[in-house]
Amino acid sequence: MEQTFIMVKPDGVQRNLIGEIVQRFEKKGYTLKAAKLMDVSNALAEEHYGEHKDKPFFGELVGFITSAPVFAMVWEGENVIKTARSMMGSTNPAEAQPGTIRGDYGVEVAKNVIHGSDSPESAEREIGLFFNESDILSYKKDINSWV
Ligand code: RTP
Ligand code: MG
Repeated sequence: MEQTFIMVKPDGVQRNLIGEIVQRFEKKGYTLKAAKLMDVSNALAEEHYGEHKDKPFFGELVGFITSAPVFAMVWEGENVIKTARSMMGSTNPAEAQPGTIRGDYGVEVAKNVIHGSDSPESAEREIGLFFNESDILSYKKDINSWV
């Protein structure tokens, strides 16, 4: 089953959006496999956003993601990498559709609330950067046996 790395960025944590975002993924039908509230070090931020190191906004991006805690998660489900990206909406919240997370809660591109892996390769890399293998649980959900 596919897994992706999702992170509520510092603005999302500060604006009390963790619960709302977790709920959207739960209600969609995905399974939370790991989660933690954490500070991102400079080294981790630079590694995570390495693909952008030559962009003019790299310094601002690393500064922002290390400025306050983030809520890092691993979500599992069919086609979750691509579907999570469409649930998030366009990178620039001004262009993100209403009904998407960025479309509903974001205003500007530097503070766009959420990160999600953009490919299977990114998902594997990012999950490995933020979590140990033992942090990722292997339980299955079976709602009917719990009610
Ligand atoms: P993310 O990696 O955070 O999930 O976002 P994304 O794939 O939709 O966008 P990406 O191109 O990977 O850009 C990473 C983050 O950099 C910030 N950004 N700032 N000032 C700018 O022009 C600019 N462009 C991008 C955004 O916060 C974006 O999420
Ligand atoms: Mg990206």
